[in-house]
Formats: sequence, C-alpha cells, structure tokens
Amino acid sequence: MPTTTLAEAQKRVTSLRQQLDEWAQAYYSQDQPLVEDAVYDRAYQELLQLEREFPALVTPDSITQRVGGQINNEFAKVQHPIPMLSMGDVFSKQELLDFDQRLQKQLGHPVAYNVELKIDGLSLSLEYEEGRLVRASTRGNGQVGEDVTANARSIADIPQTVAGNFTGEVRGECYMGKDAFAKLNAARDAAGQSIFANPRNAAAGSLRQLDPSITKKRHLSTFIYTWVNPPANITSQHQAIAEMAKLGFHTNQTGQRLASMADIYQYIDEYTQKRNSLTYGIDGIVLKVDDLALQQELGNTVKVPRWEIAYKFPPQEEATVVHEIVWTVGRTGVVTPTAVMDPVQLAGTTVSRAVLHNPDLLKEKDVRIGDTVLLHKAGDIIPEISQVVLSKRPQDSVPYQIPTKCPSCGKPLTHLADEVALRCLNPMCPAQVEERITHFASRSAMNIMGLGPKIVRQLIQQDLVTDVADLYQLTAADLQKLPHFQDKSINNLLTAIENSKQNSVELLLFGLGIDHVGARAARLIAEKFQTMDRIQAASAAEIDAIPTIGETIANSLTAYFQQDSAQVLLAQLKAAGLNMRFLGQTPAAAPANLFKDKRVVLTGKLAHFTRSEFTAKLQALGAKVTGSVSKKTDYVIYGTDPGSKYDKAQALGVKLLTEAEALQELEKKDQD
Ligand code: 3B8
Repeated sequence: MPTTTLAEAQKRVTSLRQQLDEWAQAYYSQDQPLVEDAVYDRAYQELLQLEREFPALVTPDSITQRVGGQINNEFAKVQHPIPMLSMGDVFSKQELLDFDQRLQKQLGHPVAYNVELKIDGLSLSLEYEEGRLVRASTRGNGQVGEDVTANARSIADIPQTVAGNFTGEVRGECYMGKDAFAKLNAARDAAGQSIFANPRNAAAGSLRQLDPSITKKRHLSTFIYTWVNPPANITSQHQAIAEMAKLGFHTNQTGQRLASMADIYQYIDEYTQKRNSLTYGIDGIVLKVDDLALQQELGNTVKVPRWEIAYKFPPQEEATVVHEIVWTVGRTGVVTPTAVMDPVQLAGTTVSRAVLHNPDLLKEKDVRIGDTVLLHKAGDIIPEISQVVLSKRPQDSVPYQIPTKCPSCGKPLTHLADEVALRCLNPMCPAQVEERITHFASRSAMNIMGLGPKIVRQLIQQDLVTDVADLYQLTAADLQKLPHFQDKSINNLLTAIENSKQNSVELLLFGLGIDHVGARAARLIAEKFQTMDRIQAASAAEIDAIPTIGETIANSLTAYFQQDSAQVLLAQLKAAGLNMRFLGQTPAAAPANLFKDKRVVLTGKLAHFTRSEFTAKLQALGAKVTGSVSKKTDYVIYGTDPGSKYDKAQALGVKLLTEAEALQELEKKDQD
C-alpha cells in the first residue's frame, strides 16, 4: 500500500464508508446487492487497512465497528445464547498459508483441517427439543436473529423430527439451488416482477417471507455443518458432519480432512474448476481446524472464530463504465454493437470490451453511454454485460440511439423478417467485402498465407479486388502498387494464392462465407456431394438429409446458390482453375493445445480482450508471449488494424491467426 497522508486517508475513508453503507443497506435490508461480494470485500478490506494505519480515523459508526447484518423488525427476535459468528476471510492462497503458519506457531505443532465448500447462502440455526424442531433462526447481527421457524418447516430437507429424542442445536447454510433459482427468476421475469441478482439473495428473500407458503414454493435447501455442543464422543468436525448426516440432516459430502497446504491448494483448484458444474453456488472454501478440542483452545475473537478461515474466490462480476458503443460490419452484412468500457480486472484478466450481439439485446438491457454496468464472463471466457446498475445512471442520460445507416458504406440498415440482427444489404459495402475476402483467405478456409485484413484493405483501396475471384487475377505489377510491399512478399503472396487453387472443395465452400455454413458443415456437405456442381444442384431436402445438418444450413445454402451473383462468382473461380472436388483428406488431428511451448506475438486491436488479458490466457496454456516477431515466432495473433508485426510475420512466413481463430483454440482447451 502506498504511503498516504492523513488528509488523503481521511478522504478515502469517508468515501469508502459511504460506499460500503450504501452497499450494505441494499444487501441486508432489500436482499438486493449492488455489487458482487468480492467487490464489497475489497472495499471493506481497504477500509480496515486504512483504519489500522490511521487509528485516529476509526469512528464508532464505521461499518468495521458494527457486526454485520441488521434485524428486520417484522420477525420475532431470537437470542443466540452462543453467538452466531461470521468467518474471517482471505482472498489469496498466500494469506491462507499465513493463517496456517500463525496457528502452527501458536499451537506449536502442525494442524489438520476439515476443508469444506463455502456455500453461497445464509446461515441458519435449527433447535430441537426431544426430537422435534422447535425453532429456526437467521444469524441477524450474531447475538439476535430473526425467528423463521414457520418458514423452516416448509423447507423439504430440514428434518421436522430427529431420531433418538435429539435435543440440541445445529447450524448450517440455507441456499437456493441453481435450478430453483433459474426457474424462480424466469417466472418472476414473465410476471413482470424484479429478478433476484443471485441465488443467495433469492434464498434470503425467500426465507424471510412472512407467508410460509411462499417460502415453500421457492424450493430452498440446506447444508448443515455445525453441531453446537456435540456429545463428548464427537471429537472432530468431519466426524460431526458424518454423525449429523446419520441423524437425517442434509450435509455436504465434498468436505475433506487435509493436513498439508499442498493438498488444500489442490482442493481449491479442483473446486475452482468444478464450481460452475455444481448444482448450488459456492463462493469459496472454508478451512476449519478439525479437532474440536483444538477449536476450543483457539477460541474466538469478538467477531470471528480463530480456528477457521474462508478463502474467497476472485469475483466473477465487476462494475465498470461504458464510454462508447462501436458497430462492426461482418462479412454477411450483420452489424454488431460492442460496448467499450473502462478496463477492469475480471476473473484474473483485464476486460474493456463486450460484444452485445444484436440491437435487441442492447435495447433490452438499455445500455447507455455513461452507464455503470456489471460485467461477467459467459462460459468463463467471453466478457458479457449482465446488467446496468440503474442507481448509478447519470441524471442527464439519454437512451442509446441504434444507428440507421451502415457505419462502413452509409447505406440504410435493415431488419430482415424473423431476424434480430441488423444488416447492411449492400453487397459492395467495403467492410463486408473486406470481411468476406479475409475470411476466404483465413487459415481454416483457403489458407492463403500473407493475405490478412491489412493487405485485403489495401487491395480494396487500390481497386484491385472487389470479390474473391479477383484474387486469382492479381499480378506482380498489381501488388507493386501496395505500400511497402517488397518483391519477396509479392512472390510469397502470389504463390500462396496459386497454391490455394489445389485446396479440397470443402475449404472453398467454407471460404465463400455462406450464412450458417461453418467449417464442419462444409466438410460434411462436400463429402456427401463430392463436387461443387453437385453441391450447387442439391435441393434443401437432400442437404437436410445429412445427419447433423439441419434445415437452417440447408436453406441458407440453396438460397445462396440461387443468387445470380453466386453463380457468376463460382463460374469465375472455376475458370481461374480452382479445384472443385472433394479430395478426401482427413484433416490432421489437431493438437490438444495449439499454444503449448509456442512463441506467440499479439498485434492489432482485439475485439474481445485487451492484450494483457489475451496474454494471460495464452500463458495459462504454456505459451511464451513475446513482444517482437522473429523467425522463431510460432504464431502471430492479430486483431483489426494490425501493425508492423503483422507485416514482419508475413515476410518471415510466420503463421497468422485471427483473434477469432485463436479464441476458438482457447475455447477448445477450455472444454477439455
Ligand atoms: C463458525 C463456523 C461461522 C461459520 C462456521 O458454507 C462460524 O462454519 C460459517 F462462526 O459461517 N457458507 C461453512 C459455511 C459457513 C460457515 C461455516 N461453514 N461451510 C458455508
């Protein structure tokens, strides 16, 4: 932490307290969080740190001096004779290690932990007398909670009676499973009601209902993890959980007794991976000293037990401000909006752009310039706007106007029937021509090395090409007109174009860039019909008959070939000497990870990520990301407006990948 003057600290402390109070109010009183937990936690930690550094600034009304939570007056109050504490939390593995070393030092010997998932719910106490549930209560402020007994009786997995005349108290987490959450929000949305921001708030809102029949419909669940004052034969946390399960409580079975930090880190990594596939939300990992006698010995501070700690996952959602919405024209004329935002750290990488996919989505989310938005990653990789934080919308904000003219050619944009996409229908639109030719030349299509977006743009600007057939008419004299294009590059490009004539026909079919016809579909179709003539002559029904090819692809393909322009184009390509047959090579098995141990360079403006974000992703796959291109470079990944690195890669014959191609590889890896 940089050294700060008292005055600076005072200013920051005031602003942090204000912010935290606002967040806490929304969170505790309205069950509607304004920010993700981790964002709150970070601000809280910063405040704590400043108060530690400048004790003079601590005031009784600071949020750090109050025990979390407030009590809702509508419920009867319940005293917790044994306080319901919350847990201390940390945000890095290093801090976990510090925690363990502190305990070891204090106890004078190594410690075994029961390591549990940290369920994203709210704590609940259940009290039984002679086998019957007599009271259920929330944590409240730790000393006094809310009586939610009637509601707890409507929760299916809470035992109403427990064998052996059980008398005692257990505590656990009340949560809403992901399925129940999705269904609840869908129903609320359909009914025009506000939706819950996350399962925890949905659980809190559902447990704190005055009408138990509503709670019942919300399908809440519990994981019980604490036996308050267990019988003497129970000596460890993991044993307590096993015994509570035998009594009929719903317990989480993923906990493990682990004695080394290496094993604990592995457990964390395992569940960081598995997190999204669990049927309930977790937001971290809890370490508890397993031996109950040792827990007693360590005791509690005022707010938290000394014998346990929570490690919280990094946030999966962050707030940032939208500065601009840019529109890009794709090869089929679809115009797509992208929000450009202040860069933020999100799940380990920096993000500043989020594609909004179509104007309807933009309208539905009502994203405006100047809005604060929450960002998350879809499928853990593509940044996406979850929602606008309306409370932060500037007063002078105006609804965003969807453009009516193509940003590239200026012609009017159109909504085709049944389509959400906005399209530029001008086939000569420069952006479309550029995208079509770039796609045609790309690695997974005709693989014309050296023909990337920059050269394509120059070729268009020099009026040398307007469609892909023109590529095959290019001469050395033509290419000499391009700026800084040397003899060697000219030869390389002409050779690459010439070689592409020999490609198997599925690469050509894919290269044409027909709507919905991806590389896989193109291959299946080429395999079935063998020649371009027969593909052109095929009916939609014949194409549809290919297993895994549906009518969307079939209709799109036949519609494409019905156009005069397509027929002319194919005739020109045939006349230029392109192979029109399926050559039947099976593509070489793709390596599991294209980037492992490879030298990779990034250039140009990336659509989905910043450089540093992409770099982190590549490094995670074992790539060495370097700043300059040499003969040793394996791949250059480029976005729009690539710089001199692109030219150099081309001159050296280094493999070039578009951002989309590289992303595809990253996603492949993600699914492993
Ligand atoms: C003591 C033990 C609070 C907690 C606890 O999954 C205490 O154990 C607590 F004072 O809040 N969210 C868990 C979870 C939460 C707590 C816990 N164990 N697994 C959870």
